[in-house]
Amino acid sequence: MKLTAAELVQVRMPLVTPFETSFGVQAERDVLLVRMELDGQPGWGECVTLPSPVYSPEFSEAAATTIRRFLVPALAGIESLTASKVAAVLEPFKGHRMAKAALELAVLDAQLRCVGMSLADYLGAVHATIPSGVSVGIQPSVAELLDVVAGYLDAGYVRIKLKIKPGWDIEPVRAVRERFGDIPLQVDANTAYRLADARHLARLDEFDLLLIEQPLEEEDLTQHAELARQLRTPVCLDESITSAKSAADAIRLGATGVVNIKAGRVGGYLQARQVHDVCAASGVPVWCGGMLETGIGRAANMALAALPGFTLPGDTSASDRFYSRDIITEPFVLSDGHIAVPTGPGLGVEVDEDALAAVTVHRETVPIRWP
Ligand code: OSB
Ligand code: MG
Repeated sequence: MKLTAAELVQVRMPLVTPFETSFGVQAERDVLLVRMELDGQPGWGECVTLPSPVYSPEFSEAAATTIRRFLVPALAGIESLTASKVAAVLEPFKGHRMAKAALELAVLDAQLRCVGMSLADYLGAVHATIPSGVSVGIQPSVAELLDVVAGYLDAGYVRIKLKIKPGWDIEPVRAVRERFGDIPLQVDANTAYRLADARHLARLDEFDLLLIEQPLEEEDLTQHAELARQLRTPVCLDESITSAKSAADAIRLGATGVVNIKAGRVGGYLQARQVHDVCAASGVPVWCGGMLETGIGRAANMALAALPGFTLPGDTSASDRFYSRDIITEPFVLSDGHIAVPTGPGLGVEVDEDALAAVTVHRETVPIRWP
């Protein structure tokens, strides 16, 4: 198959409630989508970059430029393009994993639609439904946090993740434990601490958390290993894991006992599956992270999360956790705390063109060759 068309679609979706992390507050989600045609068959991908480089070095404007100038022209030069070739073709361009992942996903979607196979089957999914966790942002007060968590538990979410930062850690965790008892509970620091905070973080040990996610900076593998030795709470890496190779290194060093897998962060769903395989071979449990995806990225995450090594609930919430109107025709819904993995060809979801148009800020055709 050959790449015959490419488009970039920038959307701005209001969030049902602002989402605050240690790196800032978001009230809306700007998302970069890609639509590509292989021999005329369309496929969609989602680029999970944020508008600024506060979670990872990538950001959406840079991703759009990279896709336009380098990545699409490189893919357009391939006579027989399949998803399994995308990473190798794009390898000469350093980094930009989220941009690459978006293109690989669009190719996967188009290619699998052509042969009538679901992404879940292609990746090797073994579950038809997956348990759904929810990531809870930093709240203005502990009282409001308890209300928000109560709402998610009522909705059926089977695991709660609290965003933490210095000044919002021990007390909110204690309050949630006291109020809701023995629920599956974990925290995510998004790099907000330093190794010198080890004794403070050890105060979380008494709350029997499933894990503490990315307490230290992305590059601090050795320091995460040292921190892990000082905590009873398992350390889980997110930002630090950028490939199957870095996952293997982190595991060998003792820097991570659990891994959050986000396909965008590691360069695509095929590399994400390799991260899963590396972790499974070492007996390290994994779970599927999220980046406030629209239904496009969410559909792909559901397929990934259905692989056998995903033994912990992920940040794989229903569409309405973030959006009152998703851009796919059948948004993801929670049923008894679980979400059904799409079974149709490719992503198995259809873009609702009216809903998409309502949130589109900019839509452009990407020339197949850079002039
Ligand atoms: O660290 O997991 C994270 C959102 C944006 C950037 C980083 C993270 C997150 C989340 C959201 O926690 C999880 C979700 O999409 O449900
Ligand atoms: Mg995280």
